[in-house]
Amino acid sequence: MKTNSTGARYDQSLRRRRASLILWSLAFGLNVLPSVRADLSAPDNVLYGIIVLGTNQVTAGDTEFLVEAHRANGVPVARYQMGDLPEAGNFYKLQIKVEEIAPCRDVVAVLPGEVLEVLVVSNGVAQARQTFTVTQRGQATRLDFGTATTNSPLAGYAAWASALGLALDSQNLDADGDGISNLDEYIAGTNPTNAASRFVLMIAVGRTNTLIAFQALQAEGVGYEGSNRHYALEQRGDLRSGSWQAVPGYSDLLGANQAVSYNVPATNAPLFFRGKVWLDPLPGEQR
Ligand SMILES: [Ca+2]
Repeated sequence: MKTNSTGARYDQSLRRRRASLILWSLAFGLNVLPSVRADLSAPDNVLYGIIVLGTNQVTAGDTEFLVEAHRANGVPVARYQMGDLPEAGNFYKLQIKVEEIAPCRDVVAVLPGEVLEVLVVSNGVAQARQTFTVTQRGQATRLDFGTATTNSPLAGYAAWASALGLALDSQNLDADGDGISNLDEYIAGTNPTNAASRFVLMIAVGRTNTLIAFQALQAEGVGYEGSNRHYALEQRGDLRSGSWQAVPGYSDLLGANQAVSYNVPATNAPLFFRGKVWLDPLPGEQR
């Protein structure tokens, strides 16, 4: 095998039923980049959503609107004024402090299982109300008031973005400028705020064989509820003709935080490889 060429480029596509981030990587040369998992640390409950009163959606500009979470006894534990957080856009976003052992040390902290009343208030008058049962620490929950009249982001993406401090509708942005959209980083389980964290094939060329490897990450944490991450490794001998074929045994691998590797015996024939990653189902996808 030759060793004088290396490269990687990305071909990303989001389909209605299945989204996949496709990474191409030439099987020549050495390409070793670490794949780092997004480390989510959000100890509080995050409650977020849109507010639609009648047919009117409350936006970030409607700063007279407050969203408050109250205990059953009326004591407020969290409050959000529309427009407070630029990254929340037209969503409200409540940060609810959660403790695990009764009695709470913090007067505004609540316990998992506690039922809160969430109110939309304008000019001192409650316009809408719902209840919310406090979940385990670190969870983000979407609770809409009314139904969206415009396209809203995928629920799973929005929860993930919220936990990372990104705007809830930021899926088409690229926060770390690494050429991979935030949505594709969500699908791949990489960190959208770290340009070094990307889905890559690691290719090591040896004298007798070439090793192709990648990390298959489990879909876990905020925003991935009920979903699994899948991977595939595909190959072809010529980029101008023929088609991509799954490497036998590598057409659908369930991500479980394992290292996946494939050993290619050295030959004179060029081979190209690409990796795919997708979530199934895509949390929050309309079906
Ligand atoms: Ca990115």
